[in-house]
Amino acid sequence: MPPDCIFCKIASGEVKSRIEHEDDDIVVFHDLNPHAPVHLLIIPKKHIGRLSECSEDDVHLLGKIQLAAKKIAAKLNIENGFRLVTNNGRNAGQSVDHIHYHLLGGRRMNWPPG
Ligand code: DGP
Repeated sequence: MPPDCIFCKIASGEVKSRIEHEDDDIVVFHDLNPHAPVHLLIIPKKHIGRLSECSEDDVHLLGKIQLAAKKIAAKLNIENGFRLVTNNGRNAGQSVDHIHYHLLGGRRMNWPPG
């Protein structure tokens, strides 16, 4: 774990966040700067910089993230329209170098994204 990774610190509890769900592998917490009525971040506890750094070893983890998104969308009543997105690299808008999936819902979404 890089010593200055903010999401590793959230995963370990060293930095407080509003946690919606946690298990052995992932943490789901509310984004500090929400862009929708529901804006959560889903992260693996394991430090991985971004999707490009994932390997076959991470297949189960990546599947778990998608299923967690589905379950939490149902729990928070945004099943009628939600978006799950990961920004991979600076050009895509990634600002925190610990893989994370934004789960957004509760408003109408535009396409294509900016
Ligand atoms: P991205 O730009 O895709 O790397 O998204 C990073 C998101 O992380 C951004 O929407 C703001 C959020 N964020 C950054 N630092 C913190 C933090 O300390 N706590 C929480 N809850 N969210 C954070």
